[in-house]
Parts: sequence; C-alpha cells; structure tokens
Amino acid sequence: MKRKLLIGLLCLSCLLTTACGSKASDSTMETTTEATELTSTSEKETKKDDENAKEENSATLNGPLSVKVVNSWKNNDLYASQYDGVISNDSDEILKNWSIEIAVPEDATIENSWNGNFELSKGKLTITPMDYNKEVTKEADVTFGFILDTKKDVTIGEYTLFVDGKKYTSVENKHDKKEEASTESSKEDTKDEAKKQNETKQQSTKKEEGTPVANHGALSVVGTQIMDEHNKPYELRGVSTHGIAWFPQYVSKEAFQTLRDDWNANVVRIAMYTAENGGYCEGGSKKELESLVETGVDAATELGMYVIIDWHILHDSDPQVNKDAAKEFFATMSEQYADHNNVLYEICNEPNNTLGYQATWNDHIKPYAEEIIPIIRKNDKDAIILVGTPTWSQDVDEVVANPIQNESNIMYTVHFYAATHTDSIRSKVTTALDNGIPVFISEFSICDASGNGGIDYNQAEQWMTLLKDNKISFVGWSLSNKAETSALIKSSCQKTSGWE
Ligand code: IDC
Repeated sequence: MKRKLLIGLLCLSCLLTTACGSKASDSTMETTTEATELTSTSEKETKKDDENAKEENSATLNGPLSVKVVNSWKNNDLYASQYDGVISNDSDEILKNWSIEIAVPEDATIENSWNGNFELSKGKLTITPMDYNKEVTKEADVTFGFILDTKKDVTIGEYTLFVDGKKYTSVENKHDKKEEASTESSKEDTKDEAKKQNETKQQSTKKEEGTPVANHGALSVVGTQIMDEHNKPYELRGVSTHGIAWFPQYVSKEAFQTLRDDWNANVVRIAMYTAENGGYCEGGSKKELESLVETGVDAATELGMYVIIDWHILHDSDPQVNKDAAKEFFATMSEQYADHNNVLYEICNEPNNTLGYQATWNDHIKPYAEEIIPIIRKNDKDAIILVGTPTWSQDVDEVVANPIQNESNIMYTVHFYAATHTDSIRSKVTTALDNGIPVFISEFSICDASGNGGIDYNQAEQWMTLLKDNKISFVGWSLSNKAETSALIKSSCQKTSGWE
C-alpha cells in the first residue's frame, strides 16, 4: 500500500486547520517551551525508565514508518529541510498510542510542523499525535511533517516508532541506509533525489524571493496546464474570501499579506455573491461591492499576488438568470484591469438546479460563457477566464464533448468538499484532463458540501494527491471566522490578519 502525502505545500497545510492558533503553529510553539522544560534531571530519569520499558518490549518491523526529506533550501545562515512522514498501518489491528522519536542534530530547531505535537530536546525530536490522528485504523495512513533548521547541512538520524510502548524500527528505510553510508556524496544523492522529485511532482514549496507576480508574470494555459511567463508550469494555490458583502474585513492588504507571507499563498479569490441576500443582484450596493473588489484587487496587486474576480452565482443557479448584470460587471472589471497581468475572471461560480431545472453545460452555461468571454476579451485579450460547470461545478466531464471553441486561456472549474465529493468527482477531473480539458479547483474544503460538518482527512489526502500529481491549481474556502468548519479562522478570533 503506497499512498502519497497530503502535506506538500509548505504553509497552506494550514488549510487543514483553523487559524488563530492553527494546529501547525500550536505545535511549533509547544516545541520551544517543552524543549526547555525537558532538561530537568528528574524528568530525564523518568524518561530513562520509560526507555528501558520500551526496550524490553521491542520489535523490528519493516516499513510502518517512513520519514523522508522532500525539500531542502538555505534559510539565511541555516539549512532548512522539509520532512514528510507517514505511518502506514498494513496490519489487522488499529494502532493506538503512537509516538515517534527521531535523532536530530543538537542545534536543530523546528521552523514549522503539522499533524502532530513536536517536542525537541537535546538532539531528540518526539512526535505525538493530535486528537484527530491518535488512531491509525486498518489499511490507513497517518501523515505528519516538519521543517528542521540546522546550522550544518545534515539530515536526521535514526528514527523509531512506539505503539503502546512497543518499539518499531524502520530497518528498510531508504533514507536511513543513505545516512548509514554517511558520505557526502550519499547526502548529495538524497538531496538531488528530493530535488528532482520536487521539480517533477510539484512546484517548490519553498518561499520564493520576490513576489509571485514579479517572478511569474502573465499566466497562460497550454494544454491542461497553467504556464508562467517563462513558459514553465505554474500552480496557483491560495484562499477564497467568504462573501465580501458579509466578511469585508478580510479584504485587505494586511490579510492578503499574511496569506502570502505566512501561508505561502500566491492567489486570492474575491467571492462576490450575486443572488444571496446582500449580493450584487439581491439588495447589495453595486457601488460598495465593486469598491470592495477594487480594494481586493489593489491589495493583491501591491503584494504581487494573483487575484480571481468571482461572480459567485449560487441561489440563482442558472448563469443566464443574471446575465445582463454579469455583462455589465465584467465589462467594467475588464476595462478597469485590462493592463493588469495578475487578474483572472471566474464568470459563474456554481451552476446548479436550485431553480427547479438543471443548468446544463450545452444549453445554459456554455452559451452564457460565449457571451461573457468576448466582453472580457474586448478589453483584456489574454487573462485566464474560469468557467463553472454543471452541478455546483462538479460535472467538468460534460465539457469534454463540447468545449468552448476559438478562445485561449480558458479553464473549467471543479469544486470539491472532501467529506462529500470523492472518487466519482475525482474521476471526472481525470476524464477532463485525459481529454485535454484544463481544470481549475477554484473552491474546495475538506469538510462537507454544506461548508460545515466533519472533516475528512482521508479524502482530502486523495484529492491533494490528484491535484499535486497533475499540477492543478486550487483555492480553499474560506477566509472568514464564521462558525462553520470550512472557515479558516476560529470564530472566537477577531484578528483580521496575522493569524498564527
Ligand atoms: C456557503 C458558506 C455559508 C453561506 C452559504 C450561502 O460557507 O457560510 O451561508 O454559502 O449559501 C459552495 C459555494 C459556497 C458555499 C460553500 C459551502 O460556492 O458559496 O458557501 N459551497 O456550502 N459550493 C459548495 C459548497
């Protein structure tokens, strides 16, 4: 059983957690305090006793645990290495009470960590579970990760998994073997391998110097892939606002800067509802909403981030319903941003069947797109335009038989909520890609489709694997502190930027 890891992007792993004390940063913070606390003699002795007890109950198994370096880079005077770990339970029993110990250089510090509690003490890193991954069920994986900063360019040493006091050593680990050989060249091999893997599989997760737009410029679509101005594949990864009419406080330079600098996001989506209460066509002040969009686009532009202007149809179901307003809106927007190279247009969030009939690709959505696209193109010849698909932007496979013709830089959206949308929607994505239809995930979350309810980490991982393997861009819902599980900020948190 080999599953890839969810943890691929440096700080957007925060999307799995709720900010204002996200799990990732909680554990990072614990690291510092607990590392100092663990030095007292009595505690050391207790620890030693524990070790002995564990030794007596020791077993050596192949491969339940693997910890590998997946990326490394220079961080001022330090060397930073990102490790992804996975505990794979191929047994018939549920693994409970697990903990991991890893030998690390004495001077090592943890820069970031996720999916576990991390304690660092005197050359030993101890990882214990979070509430949500205490048990590794049958045939399941638990993944975690961390970024280790060291003074010298060295990697971790031996590592051990304890389950219920029993000790498992991963003897067959490739990384360990390389370390045992311990020559400079073997270390280089490991790094080269990781680097290659990283280049082919995913965009580097390390933070770039300079802004995303300064580095990557105008984007275009070639085949199914977004390319940057240097003709290199590029992925947009970022966050969507909630409805800007309801949560305008997060439409700001400070908020977006936190997303860019702390969460490593390169795109923001500005969701402007059309038919919900307070929306553009439902009682909202057009002027105020347009001015909020402007605030958002200006903020993103100053920060060198990409920005999606989203005509967020939902209740209106069929994009034809508010087409006239859409025409005016996109005429205004595309004129205003004609000379921006960082603006993308999403012309209909989620066509659906709320009005009692299904808004179909052939009869409603494509004809709508064919009217809106030329309006945008009149001003902006090459911005990427995202087109929604039937059934709340799930049926991208329906585009295959009838894609929009004679236009470039068009992508089709898929939205997923991992606790609701699983294999069948993933296979629509694959069908679309196999048929040359470019897919953009302009909205997703890892809870259910209501935007609330339980989180499905397992499905989320499967989605992330698909996205990473195919270099698909993705935008998480939503930047708000609403009391719902899709909200990225805790409802008790009033901060509008600088979340941890
Ligand atoms: C939800 C919000 C919720 C709001 C509701 C309005 O999370 O707070 O009250 O819209 O109807 C979508 C939509 C997106 C939804 C989201 C969750 O694009 O607007 O937001 N969702 O239901 N598609 C699938 C899920």
